[in-house]
Amino acid sequence: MSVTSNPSLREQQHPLIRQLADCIESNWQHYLELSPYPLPTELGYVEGKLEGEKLTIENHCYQTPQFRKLHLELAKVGKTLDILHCVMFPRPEYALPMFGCDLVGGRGQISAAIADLSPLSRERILPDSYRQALGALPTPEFSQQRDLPDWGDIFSEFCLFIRPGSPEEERQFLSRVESFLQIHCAFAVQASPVSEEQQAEILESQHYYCTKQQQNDKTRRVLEKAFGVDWAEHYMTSVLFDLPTTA
Ligand code: 18B
Repeated sequence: MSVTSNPSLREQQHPLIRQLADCIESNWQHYLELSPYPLPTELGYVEGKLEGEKLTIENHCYQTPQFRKLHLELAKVGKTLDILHCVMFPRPEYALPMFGCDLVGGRGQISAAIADLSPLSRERILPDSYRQALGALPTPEFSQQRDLPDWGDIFSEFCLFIRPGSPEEERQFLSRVESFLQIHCAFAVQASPVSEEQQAEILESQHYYCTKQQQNDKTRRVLEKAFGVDWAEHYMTSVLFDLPTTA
């Protein structure tokens, strides 16, 4: 299946968001066998109002043999807020980490750039293969590191959470996220299914990851203000961070 995106929203967004969205999709297309993911049609493209400004959300969703859901979401609030959200949810049959990334910016400046390959094991450590590959990457210095919130214990030691200070730092962020994606996709396509016991542990770890992400009040507040409390709760638990049901 080939990925054809409606470029309308992307073209209006911060260049780093546009570049990262293109980068994510081209890596998915290059490495993985994509098929459609059935998202309820009313949630593919959503519009609301936030403090008088229009909030637009555009979702791109796929599945593959190794991933139960690949989700790329672009959102825009008037001229004030641009958001990219991406999560790759592995199928519980595979001992793979969770790739996640969030870019939030407005008025020409990205304020939060987050990317991680988060462990899905009881000990909350990444497989050795990932630690070696990620540890071998060049480690750029970013001038403005940001602190993770309390619920951020789901992230790995490789988690990047910065405010890019220059176009050069934006390029370095993009390049590191692309390396995360390449490493992840290359390991994923070679992965073999694990034992039922291990699947139960992976399932439990995905629950833990999603439950923590649902505690992100900054995301919730944006959605609540535009669409109301109930819609935000439904969206956070069924589209952004839905729990897998069966292994
Ligand atoms: N997120 N983000 O995805 N979030 O979804 N995001 C913010 O400058 C949205 C993920 C993460 O400091 C901010 O402070 C909306 C994934 C972390 O307390 C805003 C959507 C990850 C923080 C939004 C969305 C992730 C954060 C504040 C749906 C990581 C810092 C920006 C489209 C893998 C939280 C700022 C804190 C921040 C909004 C992380 C406005 C609406 C997958 C750690």
